[in-house]
Amino acid sequence: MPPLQALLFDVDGTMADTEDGHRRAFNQAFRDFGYDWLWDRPLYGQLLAVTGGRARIRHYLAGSHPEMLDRDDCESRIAELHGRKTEHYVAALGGGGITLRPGVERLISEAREQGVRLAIATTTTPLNVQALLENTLGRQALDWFDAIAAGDCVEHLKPAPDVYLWVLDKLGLPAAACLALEDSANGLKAARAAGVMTVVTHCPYTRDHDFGGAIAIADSLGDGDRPAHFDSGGNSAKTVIDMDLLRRWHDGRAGKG
Ligand code: XBP
Ligand code: MG
Repeated sequence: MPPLQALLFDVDGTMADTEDGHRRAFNQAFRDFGYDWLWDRPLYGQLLAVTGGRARIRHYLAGSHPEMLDRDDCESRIAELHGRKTEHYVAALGGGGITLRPGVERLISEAREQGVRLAIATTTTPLNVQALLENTLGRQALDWFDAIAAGDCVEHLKPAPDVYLWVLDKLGLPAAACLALEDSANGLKAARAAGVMTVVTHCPYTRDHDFGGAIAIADSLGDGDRPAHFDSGGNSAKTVIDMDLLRRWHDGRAGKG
């Protein structure tokens, strides 16, 4: 097993609890266009099974407003709705409404101090990634990531492995030298299909997902006053997921004292 050389971060649900922000932005866009569609939390939790905002809208229409899919301008209307949604979401990020999850900034700093490379593998759009990093870590943070795979840079979204394979290729690293951080079953499947060892820190929308294949499952990375609570893979001596614990998991030494 080569040493751990890179952390591959998912974004939504992993770096930040963004999905309610996305949900509100979708609803604002629907209102802007005069639709009375409303995605409440239970419905959105179901719709999250479909990755990618445009595909999610299309999936919702197929189930709730199939007549829309028969229109010649359906795809352009979906693209317009998603574009307006992204405007609302980016504006919400600019308003400081969304912060990083516990331990994310700490782990990024640890990795950088130890020379472990960073990458992002997400289904959301590049604009959303840029807005989240700039509004939480500062504009310089975009340069900390050697590869950012976002949105349509690949043909098949999660749970397909494409976005992780794109990142591995950009980094020039084998999957065995990397470790992925994900929040959802789709993200875990994508990373595992690319051969990348994966730690899951679930979010409120994904806590009941099937995380089979993850090397560890917790409710967050944890930090000082907000310890991580482990569903599996935990080490009783640890209350946070740090580089030491990630290396132990990566090298198969976790739980061996
Ligand atoms: C989660 C997704 C995204 C977001 C919405 O991405 O599936 O579609 O829910 O963002 P991640 P867009 O891989 O980071 O968990 O509307 O930009 O798709
Ligand atoms: Mg996610």
